[in-house]
Amino acid sequence: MNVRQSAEVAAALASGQAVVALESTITSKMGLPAPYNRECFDRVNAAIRGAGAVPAVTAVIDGELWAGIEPHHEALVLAADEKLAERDLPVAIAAKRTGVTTVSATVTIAGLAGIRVFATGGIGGVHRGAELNFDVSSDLGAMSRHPVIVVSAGAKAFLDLPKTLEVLETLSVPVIGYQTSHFPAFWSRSSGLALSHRVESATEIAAIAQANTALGWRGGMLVANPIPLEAEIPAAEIADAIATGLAEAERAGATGPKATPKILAAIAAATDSRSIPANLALAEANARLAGEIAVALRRGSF
Ligand code: PSU
Ligand code: MN
Repeated sequence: MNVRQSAEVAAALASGQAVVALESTITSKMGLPAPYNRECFDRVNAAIRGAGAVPAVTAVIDGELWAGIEPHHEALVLAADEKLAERDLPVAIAAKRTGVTTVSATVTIAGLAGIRVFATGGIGGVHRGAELNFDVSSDLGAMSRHPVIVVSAGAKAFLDLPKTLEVLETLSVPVIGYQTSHFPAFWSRSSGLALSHRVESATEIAAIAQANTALGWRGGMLVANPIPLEAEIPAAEIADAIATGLAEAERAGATGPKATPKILAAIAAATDSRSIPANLALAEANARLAGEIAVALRRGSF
């Protein structure tokens, strides 16, 4: 499958420059309300450039997969309101639709384009009550099947984080703590859940990715990067907002793909929008780290 690329990303890939993929759901109104979605878009792109890499925003435009949209696509992609997961891609392609990519769609597109590093905010995972509602994000399965390093601030804290880690283990997706021994909880630096692996540098992450490739494994890995200290909302403080957000989404009957956007919006309302600057800061920090990992991979020799 051909993946369209901006002139800049095509040139960067052809010359072996460091490239970092970005998803487009987080920068749509399903991820953040305007004008913060544009602010997020600008900050993550700038952070990747600041680290010496080239950003490649993924999206589907008129049925074509893009890894690295052109500047004239930006307004369309920021305003798009169809959320596309991996399984939606064939439908969107055949019907020539336009939509934004989740983590699962982004690792698929990045994998096809040969981009090995991707920065997001928080991955989707196992929802609370999954033992009854079976809501497990396709992000997890997609990460086990596409050879892309996903840099995130853990999984969104309104999920069931212990079950999310269990499923990642079942799927053999390595979870690497970046300068932390605990799985981060998105708005908070720690969920209290211990991780098996911790590294201190981007170079170590690149070495692990290299070993993953050498082993012949086709899957990716998850890098867990805690939110910067100054932007953190302590877990005890956000817990009430999460409970309110989950109840609100349930009242509104938001299930399936509609659940995550509704819960995020309800949590923003319940925190008086304090969750939003935290979300922007963690996305920016993840983009910077992803840029550093892509540069380290490019440099090689571990
Ligand atoms: N994290 C955010 N904002 C988001 C998402 C994650 O801070 O908008 C999006 C990502 O695109 C992720 C998706 O892949 O939510 C997961 O949705 P679901 O739970 O429906 O699989
Ligand atoms: Mn789901």
